[in-house]
Amino acid sequence: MKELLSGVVVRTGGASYIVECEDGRLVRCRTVSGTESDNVGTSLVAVGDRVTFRPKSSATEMPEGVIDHVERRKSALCRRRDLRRNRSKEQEQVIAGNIDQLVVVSSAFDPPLNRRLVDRYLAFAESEHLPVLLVVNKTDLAEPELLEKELETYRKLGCRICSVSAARRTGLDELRELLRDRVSAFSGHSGVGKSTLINLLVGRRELKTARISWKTGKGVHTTSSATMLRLPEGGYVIDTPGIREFNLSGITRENLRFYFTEFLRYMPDCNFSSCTHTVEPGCAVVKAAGNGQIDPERYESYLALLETLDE
Ligand SMILES: Nc1nc2c(ncn2[C@@H]2O[C@H](COP(=O)(O)OP(=O)(O)O)[C@@H](O)[C@H]2O)c(=O)[nH]1
Ligand SMILES: [Mg+2]
Ligand SMILES: [Zn+2]
Repeated sequence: MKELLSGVVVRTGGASYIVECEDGRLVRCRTVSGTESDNVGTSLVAVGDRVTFRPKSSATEMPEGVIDHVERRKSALCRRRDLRRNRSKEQEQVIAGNIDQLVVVSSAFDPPLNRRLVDRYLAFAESEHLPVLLVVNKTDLAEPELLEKELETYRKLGCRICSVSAARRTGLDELRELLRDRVSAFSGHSGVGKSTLINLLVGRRELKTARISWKTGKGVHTTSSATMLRLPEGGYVIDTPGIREFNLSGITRENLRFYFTEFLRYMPDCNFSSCTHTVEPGCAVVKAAGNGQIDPERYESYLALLETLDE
């Protein structure tokens, strides 16, 4: 019997999984009934998983193997449950596992910086205990002073921010430094330049980029399954679907207030300990948003997000 090898799943497709070994070699693996996992009630194998596999003799160009064991995931980005399908199969579906940080990609212009969406990502990351890196692309299209003013709130929040222009190739060295040796899940509105950036970072044209405007939405390549790409400096980037595809069930009407972290210091001064910072009299958060101690835009995002959550 051949020895066990180990690697990381970089792509899933049909019934097979592409596993990348330490030396960069790719092996097409499948699972068998004897495949063991340290994870329960969840996808057996997902992009980002560390696995051991037994090589098999292969007739195809790509070596083949059988997955013996899937290691415990330290984090998982899960897909929203589609209630119309899989009603009986109540298990979470993992988009990507073992993520070190969520990279929220936005653009300074065309499409304009969408603060509601950024705030939604920040709340999600907070609820999942995922560190965030906010990347602002297309700075070539923006007025630097205006952009800086828009980002001020996020700097004050302690959010790591990296302003780049894929078109002008600026800010990329700093971004590479922030991605080095980590597994980073890229996500953001379509058209902001995720694929363009990832192609630059990996040094190959791996991902399709949009030819047609984000405004029409036509012909835009949407990422339905995750692909993990190795960075020359070490680490991986994963192109993931947008937040609409994410499972946000960790966020509720009750706990959302804790994920807008700048609200926390005002909360003890609210009249009611269970204050939702909406209609209650004597709300310290509403007061702070009124006098600018809390950015009113952030407070608006909180209200907008709260609206979308079920009772
Ligand atoms: N002006 C400008 N355009 C960019 C930049 N980065 C990407 N684009 C363009 O924005 C469009 C969408 O890019 P794409 O990578 O497909 O976005 P994705 O949907 O987030 O993957 C394409 O037409 C790109 O050429 C940039 O830094 N500046
Ligand atoms: Mg794309
Ligand atoms: Zn309150």
